[in-house]
Amino acid sequence: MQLFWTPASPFTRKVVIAAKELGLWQRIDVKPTTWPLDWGYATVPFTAGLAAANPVARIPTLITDDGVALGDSTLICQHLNSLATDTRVIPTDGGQWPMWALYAVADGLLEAQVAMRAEMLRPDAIRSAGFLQKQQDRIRRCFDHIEEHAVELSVPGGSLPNLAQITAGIACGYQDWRDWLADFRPGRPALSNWYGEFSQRPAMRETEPSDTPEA
Ligand SMILES: N[C@@H](CCC(=O)N[C@@H](CS)C(=O)NCC(=O)O)C(=O)O
Repeated sequence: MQLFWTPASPFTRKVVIAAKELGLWQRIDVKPTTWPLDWGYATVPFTAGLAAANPVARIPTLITDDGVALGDSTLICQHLNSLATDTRVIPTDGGQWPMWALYAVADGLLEAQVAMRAEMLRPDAIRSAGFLQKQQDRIRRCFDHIEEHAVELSVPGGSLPNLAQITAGIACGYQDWRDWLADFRPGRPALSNWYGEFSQRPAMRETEPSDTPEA
């Protein structure tokens, strides 16, 4: 399998963590991508092979062993989960709908964080304060929801974290990484405590975000 990747992308981090937790990481050939800083509001030169594989030209994009290009982190995680033989990050026992519900909130939170990143890259003259506020409001509501559902974040002994837990952890990590995003901890003690422990998992520590090369 080949994965178009950067260390800054929270959606890509989701795939990498899922692969590591599932024991599949060694089977993935990483294709680092570069992104000029105007990617957020302009068409930029794409890393060789990315747009040919996936016309949406976003990361993560995974080329499966059968040569199928999957251009979405949720699909890629479903594919990886299907390859796992033992424990899984997506339950198949009927308990998956509450997991997907929390996942959709955490994933919507990631979308808001990435939308803010793109907007922050725009020159001052074309940056929208209203758009940034809208995303901040969404982020606040999503973190509040996750705090209210913190009981669903605990990972039972002997199990892998599920995709909602992985995505919530990535959202917390992205919020910490970008200095223009507010600390998610005040008023959210359960989430804060959970993340303190969850962030120490090897797969989380090995994938802490860093800046994407521009060229
Ligand atoms: N829904 C997609 C979102 C992927 C996404 O937004 N990727 C960002 C990086 S975090 C990207 O490639 N942005 C480049 C662009 O929009 O041109 C997924 O889950 O994979």
